Amino acid sequence: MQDLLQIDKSFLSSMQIVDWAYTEEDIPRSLKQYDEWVKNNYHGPLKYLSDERKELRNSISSFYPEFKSALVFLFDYTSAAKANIQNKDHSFAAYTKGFDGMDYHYWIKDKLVQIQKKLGVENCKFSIDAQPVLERDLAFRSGLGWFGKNSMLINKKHGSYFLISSILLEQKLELNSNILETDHCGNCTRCIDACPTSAILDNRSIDANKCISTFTIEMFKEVEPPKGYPSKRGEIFGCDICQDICPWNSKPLLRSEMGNFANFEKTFKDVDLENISNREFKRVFKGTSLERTGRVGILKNIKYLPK
Ligand code: B12
Ligand code: SF4
Ligand code: SF4
Repeated sequence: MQDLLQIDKSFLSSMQIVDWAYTEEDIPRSLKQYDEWVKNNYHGPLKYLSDERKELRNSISSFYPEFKSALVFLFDYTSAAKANIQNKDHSFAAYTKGFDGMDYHYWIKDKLVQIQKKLGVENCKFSIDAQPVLERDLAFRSGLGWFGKNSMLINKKHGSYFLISSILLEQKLELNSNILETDHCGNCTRCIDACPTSAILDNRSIDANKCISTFTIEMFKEVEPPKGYPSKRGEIFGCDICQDICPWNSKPLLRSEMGNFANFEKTFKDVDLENISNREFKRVFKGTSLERTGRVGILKNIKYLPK
C-alpha cells in the first residue's frame, strides 16, 4: 500500500491528486469553532449543518463506527481557475469545470473506486463532500494544510484550488501521519478586503448567509441575494474571489497549464434558458454541477446580472 501511494506518482497525478496524507485521528480539532459558528447562525439556510446531522460530525466513528484510519486526497482544479482568470470569465466557479466539466461528486467517486481497487480494500467508505465529515478539519489534522482566513484549507505548495475527499478505512495502515501545518496567513487580509459581500469573519470562518456561493449554489428558489451580489465579475454559480486573491495560489497558478473549457461555456451560451423546459435543462446538463440548482435556480441568479 505504501508503495502504491509513494511510488506510483503518475497514477495519482492522472487523477489530479496533488497531495495526500494518512491519519488515524477520529475527532475533529475544530469542534469548538464549529459549535460557536452554528450557535451564531452563520450556517444560515444550510440546516444540515445544525440539525440532528450535526452530531454525526463530532467524530468520524459516529457516522462510521468501524472507522480506524483515513487516506485524505487533494483533487486539483488549478488549471480551470487559471482559465477563468485569463478569460476574465467568472460566471462559473472553477471547480465546476475542473473535473472534465462533470459534477465532481461523480468524477471523484470514480477515482476513489480505482484507488480502492488498487489497494485491495473491501470495506471502506468514501467521504466526498456530502457525508457528515468536517473535511477541511480532516485534511488539517492529516497535516495537509492550514485554515486560511477565508476558511479555505490551504496547502503550502498547492494553494487552495483543490477538493478534499477521503477513503475511510476499517483498519490502520503502516503509514506515518504528517505533522500539523502552522498558519501562513500572517498579517495578510486580502481575502477579507476583497470579499464583495463582507462574508469573511475574523475567526477563519465565513458567514454563509452572506456568501455568494450559498446564494448561487444552495438557494434554488427566490430569496433576497446578499448585499454586494453580484460582484463586478458576474457570478452565476459559485464564487472564487477569496481564492483568486490569495497569494498562496499565485505559484500554483503560474505552474499550472491553462485548461480549455470552451465546450462547457459554449453549451451554456447555446441554451435558451428562458424557453427550454426544466426537463430539457436536466438532459443537457446531466452529470454537471449545474444539475444542482436546475434551470429555475440558474434563472434566479442570472436575473441579478447586468443585461
Ligand atoms: C457547507 C459548505 C459550504 C457553504 C459554507 C462554507 C463554510 N465555510 O462552511 C458554502 C455554500 C458557503 C460553501 C462555499 C464554498 N465551498 Co464549500 N463546503 C461546505 C461543506 C459541505 C461543509 C463545510 C462545513 O462543515 N462548514 C462548517 C464550518 C464551521 O466549517 P469551516 O468553514 O470549514 O470552518 C472551520 C474553520 O473555521 C475552523 N477554524 C477556525 N478557526 C480555527 C482555529 C483552529 C486552531 C482550528 C484547528 C480550526 C479553526 O473550524 C471550523 C470547523 O471545522 C464542505 C464539505 C465537507 N463535508 O466538509 C464544503 C467545502 C468546505 N467547500 C469547498 C469549496 C471548494 C467551496 C467553494 C470554494 C466553492 C465555490 N467556488 O463557490 C466556496 C468557498 C467559500 C469559502 N470561503 O468557504 C471545499 C473546500 C476545499 C478547500 N480547499 O478548503 C469543501 C471541503 C468541499 C470538498 N469536498 O472539497 N461551502
Ligand atoms: S466565496 Fe466569494 S462571497 Fe464567499 S466568502 Fe469568498 S469572496 Fe466572499
Ligand atoms: S488571502 Fe491572505 S489572509 Fe486570506 S487566506 Fe490567503 S493568505 Fe490568508
